[in-house]
Amino acid sequence: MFCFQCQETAGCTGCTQVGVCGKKPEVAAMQDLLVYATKGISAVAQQLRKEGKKVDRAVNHMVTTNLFTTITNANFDKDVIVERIVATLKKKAELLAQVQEKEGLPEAAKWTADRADFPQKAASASVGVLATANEDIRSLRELITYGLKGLSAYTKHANALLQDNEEIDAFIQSALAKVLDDSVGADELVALTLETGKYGVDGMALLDKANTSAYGNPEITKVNIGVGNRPGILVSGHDLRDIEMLLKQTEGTGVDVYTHSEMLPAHYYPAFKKYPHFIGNYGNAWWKQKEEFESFNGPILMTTNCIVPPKDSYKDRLYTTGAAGFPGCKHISGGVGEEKDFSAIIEHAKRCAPPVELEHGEIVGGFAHNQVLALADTVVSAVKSGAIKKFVVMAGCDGRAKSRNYYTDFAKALPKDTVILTAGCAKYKYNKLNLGDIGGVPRVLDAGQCNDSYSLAVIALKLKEVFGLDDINDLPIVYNIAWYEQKAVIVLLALLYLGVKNIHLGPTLPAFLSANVAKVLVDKFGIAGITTVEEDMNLFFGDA
Ligand code: SF4
Ligand code: SF3
Repeated sequence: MFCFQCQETAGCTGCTQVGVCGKKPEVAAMQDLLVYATKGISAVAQQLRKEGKKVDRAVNHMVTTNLFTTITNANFDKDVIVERIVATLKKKAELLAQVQEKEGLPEAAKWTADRADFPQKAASASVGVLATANEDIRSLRELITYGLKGLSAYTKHANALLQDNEEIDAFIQSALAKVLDDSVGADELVALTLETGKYGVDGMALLDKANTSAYGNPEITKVNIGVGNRPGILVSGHDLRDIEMLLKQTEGTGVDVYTHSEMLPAHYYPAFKKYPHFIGNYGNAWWKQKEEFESFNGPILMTTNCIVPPKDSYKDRLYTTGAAGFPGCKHISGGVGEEKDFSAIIEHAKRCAPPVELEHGEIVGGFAHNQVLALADTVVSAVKSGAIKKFVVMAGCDGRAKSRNYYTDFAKALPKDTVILTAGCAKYKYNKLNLGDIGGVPRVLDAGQCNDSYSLAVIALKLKEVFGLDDINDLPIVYNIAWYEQKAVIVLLALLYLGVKNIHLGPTLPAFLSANVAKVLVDKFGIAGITTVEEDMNLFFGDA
């Protein structure tokens, strides 16, 4: 196996024996083959579009779900991945039969095989990251592919709320076809990287529209981090449609519902506040789940990444749904527009003890674009009076590396006249520090999930307008982003597309950036890593 798609990749170069995430080589092989098959069907779909034929929605959803399935910590179930390859090949054959001009199609578009031959194909030279020999081309192709994986995840969540954008799907498929195409050189791939960022903005906007039109605009909310005295179900991941269905189905059952990690922002939506059994947020970011899932006592529903391979002590309580999966854990099925049946997990919860309290008190969030813009007058006058000197965007992912304590120390060391803008699970490094407020504006403004980084961009663009600036980089905003998996890649590409410069990315730069590609990002966009808290404080605020 060779995988270097996430920040925790072995030795900061690549996982070759087994994933640091727990992904086994045979799962990695099938994920690589699924990506290959998905590029193949995308090339066919792309050709059909060129020939003026319509590609149906089921194909779009298949492509995005396939890519989502291969995101770090989403799906460890080899059998499920094999079935997705089989289904993709079947669909591809149907599409291929409609193509008139097959001549120029890549090998992946024409490949077909029985499942018995999958391991051999996966091990062949044409499949996987190392199929591209040139280091720089490989780096750009992977950077784009990982961005597309993140974009696919966000698109799938929007699809679950019956929102589709054919342009985004057509782009994903054309980009997947291009990263297979040897005639597409480095310059074109650099341009495609930025174009991926453009569609990243569109994808996050689509999801924002889907979420807010279904559930209202997030609003300032105090979220309980303690527990109740009834059994509960803990919901993790990013899919709001899933938690909506579960909240409805648990009503009046005596079972409470709690959020975990990236599901925390569900509390900020007006539509979910009407459920008295929606108790609060339990635990911290994804990587602490081994301890926290054990003490939760009740069943856990993983709607997306990030799954840590479970301990035997609670494995029978771990359920998956959507693109998430783990061998031996029960999967709750249900497609777009279907009502999922959560009765098994609800019945399971009834047999469990209530959660053990880990913490108590409250955290505050709900500062997505609509809420912040409602506070615009207060914020703008605080900036004008000098009460707020700078905003620090610290969005992104959390992770288990000790080096990530940097972000806690960095938040603590920030000058008192700074405000953190955050989104994603990175916030768990500092959202319980009680950093206080500035004239009523909390010093940590949590917009929501990683996809709600879109809100941070909307806020920045609004501030640019209010202050009459020509360039987004003239705002008093610095960017110190933490990344882990591929959703952070699409967020980064979206920010680059919007023209944001001098983003600091940590705790380490991606292993998939070759020296030359990293140099392009440094030269064109001023991307940099992090150093020590002291040095970075000096860099960001030294002249303040
Ligand atoms: Fe390694 Fe990350 Fe790939 Fe898992 S997802 S195998 S940790 S690079
Ligand atoms: Fe976290 Fe996995 Fe990325 Fe949505 S839950 S931010 S790491």
